[in-house]
Amino acid sequence: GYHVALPEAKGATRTRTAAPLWSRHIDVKEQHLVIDTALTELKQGLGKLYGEQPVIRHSQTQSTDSDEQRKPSIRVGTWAGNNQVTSAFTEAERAAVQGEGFIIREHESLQEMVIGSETPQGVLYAVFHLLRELTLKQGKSEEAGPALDGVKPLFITEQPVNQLRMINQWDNVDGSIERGYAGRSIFYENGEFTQDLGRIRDYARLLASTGINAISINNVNVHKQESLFLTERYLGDVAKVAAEFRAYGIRLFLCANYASPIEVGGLQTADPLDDQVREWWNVQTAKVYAAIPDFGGYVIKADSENRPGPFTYNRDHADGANMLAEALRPFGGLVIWRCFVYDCKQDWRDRTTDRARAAYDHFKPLDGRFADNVILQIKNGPMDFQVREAVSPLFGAMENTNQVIEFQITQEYTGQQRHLAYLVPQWKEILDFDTYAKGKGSEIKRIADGSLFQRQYSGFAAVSNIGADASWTGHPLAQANLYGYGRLGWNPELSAEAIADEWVRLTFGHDEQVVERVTGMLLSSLDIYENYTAPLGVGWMVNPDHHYGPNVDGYEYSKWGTYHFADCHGIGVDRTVKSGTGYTSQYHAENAARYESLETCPDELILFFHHVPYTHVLHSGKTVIQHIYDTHFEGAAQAEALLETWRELEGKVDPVIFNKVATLQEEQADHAKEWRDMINTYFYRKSGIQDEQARKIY
Ligand code: GCW
Repeated sequence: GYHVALPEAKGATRTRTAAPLWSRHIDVKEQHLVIDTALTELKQGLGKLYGEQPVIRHSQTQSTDSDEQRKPSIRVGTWAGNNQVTSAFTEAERAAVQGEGFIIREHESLQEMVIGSETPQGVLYAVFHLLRELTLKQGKSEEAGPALDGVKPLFITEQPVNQLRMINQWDNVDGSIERGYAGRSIFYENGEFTQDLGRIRDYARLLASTGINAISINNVNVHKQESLFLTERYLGDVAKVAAEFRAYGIRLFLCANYASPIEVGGLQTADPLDDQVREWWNVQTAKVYAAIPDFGGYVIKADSENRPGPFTYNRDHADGANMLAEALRPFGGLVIWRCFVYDCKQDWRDRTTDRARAAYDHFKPLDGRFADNVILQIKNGPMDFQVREAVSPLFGAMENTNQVIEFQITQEYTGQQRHLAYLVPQWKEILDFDTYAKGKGSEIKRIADGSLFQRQYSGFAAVSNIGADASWTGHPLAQANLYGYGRLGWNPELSAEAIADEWVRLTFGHDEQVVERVTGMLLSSLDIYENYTAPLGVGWMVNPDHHYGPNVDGYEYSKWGTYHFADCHGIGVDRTVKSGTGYTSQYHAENAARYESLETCPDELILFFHHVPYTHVLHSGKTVIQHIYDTHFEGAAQAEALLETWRELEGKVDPVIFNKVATLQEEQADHAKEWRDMINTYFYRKSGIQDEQARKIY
């Protein structure tokens, strides 16, 4: 099989090779579920790296040994649970890491390695980190030759930057997955929870190895049957799944139906200020905690895309969220309340309603009103996970509210795991965006990690891209997105290049040609996809409903509020204050001014913010229409080149994976031509302007 981040030695000879002395024994004192997991992983991982599994020694059987007698060994434990781990570090060293942070130190003699953390979760992350480091180091020492052999003992201190590092499954109990492109659900089939807990455990393992610590296991669109997850009908099953994740330090959440008091409880109303309704949630939540004592809380999609919510009762979202917060508070639970709230029954002729404005307009006025165990979950952009859109102006607008940023790992609008699109560069760009909320240096990553506004809860959430597919993700290279999401959540300073390099080496080994070509493919893929799809930040232009493939006017006259307004004169959405919807004013002054003016608005977002003639000249020196032609010809050619690059790797990667990727890249190359032709032809006919290079436009 193939793995995300689970190191596997390819029978390689290694200069450090020969197992380091410490790798023969693991010494442990504590009995804890997550530490047991860590030990199993360490034992298996070292076994794979060095060909021999270490022996685990519990202190009970070793208690009389002196320090010297114990060596060589690797000691594993928490500060509170293992004094021999604790004493290996100075107080200052230990103080530098908290919670899930950890320290790893290899002794110069290579006789001893120590792994320590405040928590069992930290120990588990340390083990995965160590296995990853050793695997990567193995590759580097192969390259460098024996010179590098074992010279520098390891000393690693890591602290996760984001507190909540969450995955959202959009899985339904019938076994389907909304926006899933990797087969059926691994959680459910035919209205029941799966009996195959093994696959769920593998998933927990995969997620934990990248640093994930929370998961919601059902679709945010909570249908009839899933509304019963909070009840006896399913709670036993939910508890079994929670146990699998618990062993890997991952907290389980459920998406709840806001109208549950009616649909499940038989009440007449779901009004958040109604006493009976509040009591219903209190009682039901207590039942959930009776089954799952460490339950994370509820994820809620309310008043969004026809889902029920507090608006029905003329209450606002703070009323709704705070009611649930009250039910969860006694148990330490959280409400994760989504901000994807907009009018999905718009009229395209109405130019004043702008979907991009919606989240800010709804939530900004509520800043400061949410209970302290409520977290708002905000999509990265104001529209919906397009390949290019502006960042959500809600980041930086709510100083007194906990918030997490929501990304979409599943490639709904970025090729549905049939096209290659490595999303980490996009996420990096968003995280590095300066909101100026507190002056220069107020990047989104500092809002997501809670530091800018000193929030109690904060972090990342993202929609998963996995299913029952043998490679987990449909397109095997789409694994890099899941891996990259986890790694960025842990440390947003990691570069897209470094993450790609890690993933490729851990997955395919250290063959230089493979590493170079596959990382090259990943790193260029998103620009390529952007080139042949909707231009200059305008978005959409996809087939309605399933969102795959080009359809320039697919949403143009629909109710969803996603327009490009192309006519024979020009294209783009005027979101300026001066003459448009006024959306630009939702940003802090520096960004508002930059987007408001055609002179300073960046090219790649010009059609997101402005309606311009086709002859408008971009900063690049090209007209809009020529830019459209050029990028589409170029993008289709680049997609073809991706295929050629992959073909060069035949014989160097596992043949099953080789063939699967080759087939997908062929499809992408073909489909990119369809995109090129649909887009170019449409704009050629609308504008009547010839391509300067007189290429064939259909
Ligand atoms: O983008 C839209 C998707 C819906 C999804 C919704 C959301 C789960 O097309 O499938 O619903 O976003 O994020 O709630």
